[in-house]
Amino acid sequence: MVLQTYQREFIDFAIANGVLTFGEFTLKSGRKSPYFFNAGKFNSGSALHKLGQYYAAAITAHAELQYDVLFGPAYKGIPLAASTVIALAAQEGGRDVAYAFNRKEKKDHGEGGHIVGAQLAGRVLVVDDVITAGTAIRESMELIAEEGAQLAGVVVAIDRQERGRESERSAIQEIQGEYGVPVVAVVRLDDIVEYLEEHGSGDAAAAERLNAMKAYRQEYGAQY
Ligand code: OMP
Repeated sequence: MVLQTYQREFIDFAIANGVLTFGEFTLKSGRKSPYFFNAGKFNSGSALHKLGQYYAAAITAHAELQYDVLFGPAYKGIPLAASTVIALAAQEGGRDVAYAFNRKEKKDHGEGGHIVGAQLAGRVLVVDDVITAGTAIRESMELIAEEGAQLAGVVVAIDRQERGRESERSAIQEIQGEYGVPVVAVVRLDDIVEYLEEHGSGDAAAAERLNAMKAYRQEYGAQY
């Protein structure tokens, strides 16, 4: 696989913002990972502006994604979906796409309900940060089904390409198989490894980082 320009730029951008970091991290799954992606650190106007453009680029690069409305699951998905619809509208020949998000707590006064923004109807594209085991994303699927809408697909910043606990396939492959919809990522673990390879293993720390990433992929990587 060859890294696309927008993917290379995205990795540069994630590292520069402290979103993609290397070290030792314990994941929700309990696995010890040599890298972590913290989308919450895209926390300024210019960072969100660019982030939306990367999501929009990934969506546009995948013509198989056919959708009517974007959905950003609370909490981290909310600014992601908002910045993505802004970027989609600003693209050349842009499209003004509606978006919605959920409240985690149900409100019983005022407008009520737990969906805010556009109505969740038609084909819904979920915008989220990371998929590892797929637990978080399945909650969104349930919400969409409860609203009587149809899932169009999922777009995430990063696909960690890790196999599930009981399967050789990745969570994304399982979701694609189970729901029959495309799941698109701006970058995948393979892309990050390729990026690190491109940047050379000139110094000992860089070489060690690359080795740790490859060892992790060897241990937890899904079969593609
Ligand atoms: P799953 O629910 O297992 O798919 O994990 C997704 C969630 O894990 C994300 O929504 C984050 O809360 C968290 N996470 C990250 O944010 N970045 C990572 O690099 C890894 C994880 C994780 O814990 O797996």
